[in-house]
Order: sequence, then C-alpha cells, then structure tokens
Amino acid sequence: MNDLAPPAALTPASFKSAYKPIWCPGCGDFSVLSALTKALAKIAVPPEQIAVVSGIGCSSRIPAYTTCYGFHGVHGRALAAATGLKVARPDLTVIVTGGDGDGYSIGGNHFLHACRRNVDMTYIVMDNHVYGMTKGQPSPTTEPDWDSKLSPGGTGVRSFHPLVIALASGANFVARAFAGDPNGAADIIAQAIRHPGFAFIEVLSPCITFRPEQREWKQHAHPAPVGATDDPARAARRIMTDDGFNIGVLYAGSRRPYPAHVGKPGESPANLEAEFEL
Ligand SMILES: Cc1ncc(C[n+]2csc(CCOP(=O)(O)OP(=O)(O)O)c2C)c(N)n1
Ligand code: SF4
Repeated sequence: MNDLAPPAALTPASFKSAYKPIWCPGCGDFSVLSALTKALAKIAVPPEQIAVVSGIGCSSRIPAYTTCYGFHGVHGRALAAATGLKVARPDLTVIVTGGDGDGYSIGGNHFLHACRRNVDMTYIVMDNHVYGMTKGQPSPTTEPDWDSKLSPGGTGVRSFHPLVIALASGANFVARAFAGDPNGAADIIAQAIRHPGFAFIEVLSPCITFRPEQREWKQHAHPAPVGATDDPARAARRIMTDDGFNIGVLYAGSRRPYPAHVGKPGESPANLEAEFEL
C-alpha cells in the first residue's frame, strides 16, 4: 500500500512564506499581499508552478513574502525579466508586482511594451502616488499640487493615467482594485490570472507614512457602476471620465497572447537556442 499523504488543499497560508513583512504598520501593501495569497488559493495552482517577479520599492518586496518562486530584480525591469521567464517557461503562472515609481517612471517604457506584446502574465501595481522606499519623492501618479518637503508647492506636472495608458497600449485586461478591500482585490487578481494575455491591475494602496491623507481613500472607493466591457473605446471613455475610485474589472479583451508559436508541446529553450547557433 502506498502511504504517501494526498496533497494538502491549498489555502492562503500555503502561499505565505515565513518572512515577516517589514512594511510600516498600516501600509496598504499588507492587504495586497493578503489579497494575492487569497487569489492564489482560489486559482489552486501550487506555489512551485508560480513565479512572482518584482523590481525595487516597498511594494516590490512581495516575492519574498510568498512561497512561490521569486525574483527581486533591479529597479524598473520586472516586466522585462518576467517576459523572458514566461516565454521560456510558458507552463509557469507569472505574476509581476511593484509600485508606481518602479512601473511608471524607470520602468515606464517596459510597461508600454508589455501591454503591447500581450504575453500571458498578471501585473499588479500598488499605486500610492509616491516613492515610499526612498522617502517620499513624487511619482508619475502624484497629483501636480501635492505639496511636500521634497516638492514644495507641488510639481505642477500632470499625472500619468496608468489604466488608460495600459488600454491604449494593448493590455488585454484592465482593472482597478483597492487595498482596503482585500477580498474584492483577491477576486480581481484571480480573474486577472485566469484571463489570457497581459492583465493589468492598478491597486490603490495607501502609503500611510508619506501620504497619510490616503487613509481617506476608504471613503472614496466604490464598485464601478457597470461591469467590464470588451470594447476598448467604451472602456477608455469610462476610465477617462470616472472619479478615479471605480473599483472592479473595467476592460476584458480577447487579443491572442504572444507568442503563439513558442510553448507549443515539444518546444524548448534548447531548441530556440539551437536556431541562433552559428
Ligand atoms: C536604478 C535605480 N534608481 C533609483 C533607485 C532608488 N529607488 C529605489 S525604490 C525607488 C522608488 C520606489 O517607488 P515605488 O515603485 O512607487 O514603490 P514604493 O516604495 O512606493 O512601494 C527608487 C527611486 C534604485 N534602487 N535603482
Ligand atoms: S514607506 Fe509607505 S509604501 Fe513604504 S512600507 Fe511605509 S507605508 Fe508602505
């Protein structure tokens, strides 16, 4: 008789590592980690079949706090690393996590092209409209009139609109979530992982240390009044004209993920390498 125990059912705890997060008490990223582990339990893919890739920033610490394979890379390059990983190992579920500084400043160009390429992965950005890790510099999503020690009188620079830029660049799934609702965020993350192609989730995740006023987001966040559309023009109009706090899946498209030819049964990185040998 085989005395091997059947595999244990996956729960959120199955995806939490033994490392204790070092975020400031009350940081929104705690809830995003909780939402992510709930979502992974929902999709029921074991940790060894998942890779979590990040750049640099408070939010980019997430891979270490999971039991999945992790890659904590260099600032702004998470999507490039994740794209290579997914193309070489299409069998893995690839999730990218990071902040607005990492993803929209130094990594901004990679963001555009990751949307455009539409490789099957999920990108979760914890947007707190500030560089938390380096002590409060304005980021691309900072409001132009945010007055702080490091930006007296505000930057005066127009904010970047990640959702509409993702849509215009070709992302196949676009959603907004709120860290203050980890169950709702978990549902959205699970839907994003299941959706083929590049799925982008902008999570409003307060930095209570450098943007304590973001505690008020709890009063503003509300479910989007209508469900997701598959019409990019309609989605763009809704996203451009909403109040910035519509929570839910806003666009779900049907573009074919890249690359269609790699990852067919029998295809391997060794075969690809052979093609380039002189
Ligand atoms: C090449 C490079 N430039 C700058 C930095 C400094 N740096 C580290 S994290 C960071 C910004 C992080 O902001 P964000 O991605 O919004 O993450 P948060 O800390 O707010 O979660 C910067 C500028 C770096 N590590 N590497
Ligand atoms: S500085 Fe801000 S983003 Fe970083 S851990 Fe603290 S509250 Fe979170």
